[in-house]
Amino acid sequence: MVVWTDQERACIQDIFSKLNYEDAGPKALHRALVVYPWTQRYFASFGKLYNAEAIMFNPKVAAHRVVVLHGLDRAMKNMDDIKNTYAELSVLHSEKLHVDPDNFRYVYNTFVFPICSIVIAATMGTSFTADVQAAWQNFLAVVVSALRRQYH
Ligand code: HNI
Repeated sequence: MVVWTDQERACIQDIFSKLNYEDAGPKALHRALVVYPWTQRYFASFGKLYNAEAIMFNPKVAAHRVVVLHGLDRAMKNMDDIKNTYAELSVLHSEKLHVDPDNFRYVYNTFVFPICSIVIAATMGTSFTADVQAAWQNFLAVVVSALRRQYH
C-alpha cells in the first residue's frame, strides 16, 4: 500500500481543485486517441474518429472525457485505497472491454506529460514545482497499477 505524505495529499487535492474538467478532459483523451491511434479500436461505438478534428468534435468522445476524469477524481477522494476503489473498473476494462493493459501506460504518458505541462503548469504557474509534479506522477502510477490489477 502506498503511504502518502501530507504534502503529497495536499498537492493532489490542489491539482484537482484547479482542474477544469471540461478543458483538461478534452486535452487528455483527445491526445490519447490521436497520438496512440490503436486505442480508437476500443471506441468503435463512438462513430467517426478518422482524424484529430473528428475526434475533437465527436460528442461521445467529449462525454467520455468527463467520465474518465470523474473516474480519476474517485481515486483522489480515496487515496488510501485506490486498489479497492478501482476493483470494479479494473474488472470492467479487462473482462468486458478487453482493453490491452499496455494501453494504461500510454494513458499515463498522455495524462502525465500533456496535462502536467500544459494544463496544470498553465493553471498553477510557478507553484507547479518539481515536488508537485512528482506527487502527481506517483498518484497516476498508483491509478494505473490499480486498473491493471485484474490482469495480474
Ligand atoms: Ni476507461 C469506460 C476510467 C483508461 C477504454 N473508463 C470507462 C469508465 C471509466 C473509465 C470511469 C466508465 C465506466 C462505467 O461505465 O461504469 N479508463 C478510466 C480511467 C483510465 C481509463 C481512470 C486511466 C487513467 N479506458 C482506459 C484506456 C482505454 C479505456 C487506456 C482504452 C484504450 N474505458 C474504455 C472504454 C470504455 C471505458 C472502451 C467504455 C466506453 C463506453 O462508454 O462505451
